[in-house]
Amino acid sequence: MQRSLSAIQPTGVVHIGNYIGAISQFVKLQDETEAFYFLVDYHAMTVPFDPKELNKNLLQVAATYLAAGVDPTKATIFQQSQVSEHTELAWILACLTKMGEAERMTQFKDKASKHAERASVGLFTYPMLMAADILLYDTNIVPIGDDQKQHVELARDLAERFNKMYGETFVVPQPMIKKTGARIMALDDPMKKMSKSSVSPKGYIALSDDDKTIAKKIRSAQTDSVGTVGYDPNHRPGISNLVTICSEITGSSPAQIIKEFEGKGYKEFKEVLAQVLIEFIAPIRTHQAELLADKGELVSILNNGSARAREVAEKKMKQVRSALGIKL
Ligand code: ATP
Ligand code: LTN
Repeated sequence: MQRSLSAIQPTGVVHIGNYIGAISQFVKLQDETEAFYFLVDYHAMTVPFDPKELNKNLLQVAATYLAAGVDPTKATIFQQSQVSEHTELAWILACLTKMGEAERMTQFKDKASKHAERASVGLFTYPMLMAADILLYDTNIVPIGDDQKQHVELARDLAERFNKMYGETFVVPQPMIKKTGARIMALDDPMKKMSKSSVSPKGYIALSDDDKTIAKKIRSAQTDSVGTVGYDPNHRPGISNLVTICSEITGSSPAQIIKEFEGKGYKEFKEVLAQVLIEFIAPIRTHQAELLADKGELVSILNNGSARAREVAEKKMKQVRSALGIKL
């Protein structure tokens, strides 16, 4: 059976972009593959963070996984920092990565420019930790949004390099990126990716937002002055992004949506889209709140998942140590 693996950073509340680009694929793949989905708390430390917030976000993101349909009886759900092999392999992969390769990573360039002189070394070595996350599990498929493609490509290069230099050890993973919905844009600035850690919550719809907040955010989402519902991401990014969200949640194609709203304006479309999102999010939000009311169950799911993940990771690290000549 093929293995799929992916992760989310506990850096804030999970949004509709995370769902459309990544989690919707997890839910499908847990029936078709042996699935590993986890919380990358070490990645969350690459930018300034508050330990109390990180603790809260870990539970919140774990609850969101479950409420959005990731099933712990089908997939292994775990916490990165509970499996020490991740950081161990990350060091080895850092020694295999060229400075130039790491410097080319666009996410590093974007995030480092935001944090200027405070950018951490961890932010620079982030992709090597992600490569370790993937390669430890003999992963075949990595379901992700468009922004993570370059990181999976680095993981592929590192797997091939290691195999060539030290002998066949790692499976070379494939990214799995949706044709549409792989890059949902921010509602308040459709030139930017919808992001958990954006300064203003106006840019994203969280899977924990209440009905009123959802309606308000959609009402104030940026469009353009054309006035008709259309789909042209290059020239009309705002309205096209809303059509994409609507299409991904309802299953109707952008063409069908445009036809349905012929002769109508943004106001009518936004009202319908808000309703679609409210109906989609309400049950997830309720389930999430129920799960968060009993921290014990969440912690036990993560602990069980981490124990299972550790079994796989320990085995792989033994092979790695042998290949590198450090096993005596
Ligand atoms: P942060 O703002 O803290 O970097 P994020 O919102 O980018 O967080 P991640 O935890 O980095 O979220 O991403 C989890 C998964 O969701 C990844 O597979 C990522 O590619 C995907 N993803 C993130 N943002 C979007 C988006 N706007 N559209 C589609 N997929 C996305
Ligand atoms: N960098 C990813 C999160 C991530 C990940 C992974 C995704 C860390 N390790 C392994 C897939 C596989 C992000 O979404 N920012």
